[in-house]
Amino acid sequence: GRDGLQPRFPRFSAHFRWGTATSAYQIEGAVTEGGRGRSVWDTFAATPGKTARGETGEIACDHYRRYHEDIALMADLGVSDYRFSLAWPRIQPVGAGPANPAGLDFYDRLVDALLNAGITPVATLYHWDTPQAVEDAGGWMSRDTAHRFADYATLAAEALSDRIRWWITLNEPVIVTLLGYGLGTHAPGRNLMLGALPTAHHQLLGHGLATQALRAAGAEHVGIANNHMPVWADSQHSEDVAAAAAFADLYNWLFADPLLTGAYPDLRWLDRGLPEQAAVDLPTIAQPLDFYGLNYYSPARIRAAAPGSELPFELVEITGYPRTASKWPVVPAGLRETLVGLTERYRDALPPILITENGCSTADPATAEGTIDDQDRIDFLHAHVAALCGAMDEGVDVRGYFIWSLLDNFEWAEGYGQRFGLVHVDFETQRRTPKASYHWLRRQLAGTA
Ligand code: GBH
Repeated sequence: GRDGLQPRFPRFSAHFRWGTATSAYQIEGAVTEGGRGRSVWDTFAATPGKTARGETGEIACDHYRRYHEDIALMADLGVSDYRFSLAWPRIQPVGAGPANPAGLDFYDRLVDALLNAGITPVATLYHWDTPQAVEDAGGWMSRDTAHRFADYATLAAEALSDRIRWWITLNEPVIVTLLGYGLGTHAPGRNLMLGALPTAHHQLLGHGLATQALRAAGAEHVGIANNHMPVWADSQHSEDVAAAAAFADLYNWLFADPLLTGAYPDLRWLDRGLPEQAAVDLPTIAQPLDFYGLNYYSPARIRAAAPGSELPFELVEITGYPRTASKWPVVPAGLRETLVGLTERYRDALPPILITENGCSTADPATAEGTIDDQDRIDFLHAHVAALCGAMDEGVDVRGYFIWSLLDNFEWAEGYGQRFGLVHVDFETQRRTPKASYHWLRRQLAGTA
């Protein structure tokens, strides 16, 4: 076959962590099983016009029932780690009160099965599925949500930290703020524009309080998963350079500086900003972290907006690169740029990095033999792993790489229209078929390529 022509991984330390990543609402389904409460994503996806074809996570990959099969796929793939998320509304159906035993039971069984398969669980507490009752009380616009989140963190860690040693508080708070509360293209679908800024602060406070709660309940390694985009100015004109800096402050540094430097970036251009009491929370937010999780997909190109616009910047399409099925540009050098940039910005304050998400969606042509030829994913992953090696050669401390995603799954507002999996899922039959990229990765991880 084509094997001899396929790209190969460079050599990595035996301690390097290789994983796949998923999230609860995107794969579990079984939304009313085990006393699970409703989340903002159940509500949003059921609202006409919010997701492609009106699709929801009601069934998704039926992972809630099929987790044994999915763990077997990972064991055969040869990954050391699995990043997944706990559904807050399974553990606290209305986001308050004692833990729901049936909800915890699912994660008990999942974690035991992972450990039996020799796979290290890496649990994210919050991958966007706020209990609807918490949202009804204000959601991340309310400071109280940070305290509720910390209570949930305590319940989760008290039940599971004897077996889960690796914890991630929040997944991509920037996306919750910008898409969930700013633009309304994600749950909870609010359109507050820059009025959404308090949700950044309340999530960061929730992260800090949850980090304290996790440690008090015995968690060993605690981090966060932040999305970063390298930001490219569209020209060297000072207006475009300033606009790019403003975008980077909002997208990257607003969510990283408070954690790693204990200060917010200067957001002077914002007329409605952070809550008054933000400064007093900074020491709580800046809890020491054991690792910094980076989710990387693509860069942003930015130019100055026309005078009088609500925002000082505009996104410009990036041309001259291949594109994924989602139309995002494929820019492996952007991963290296991000890793080197974080290391230079934060120096000794930056803990070791885990790449907690990287991957792409593909068109997945089926071959005559019934296999799925996702060559674009092979090329994407190979190029990004090479870029991360380049960053490590420059001195960046990267300890692991998690591929988004194990399975094709519910891709939020895109519904089932974008396939990010190493494993194809037929959403009619729930049949799993490992793609060419899965077989390729298996050979890389076994070192037998
Ligand atoms: C992650 O978010 C999520 O954590 C995960 O749940 C999700 O399934 C996965 O990625 C795939 O989407 O149009 O070129 O400017 C991704 C966050 C931020 C990535 C915006 C793409 C825009 C690319 N996204 N970014 S572009």
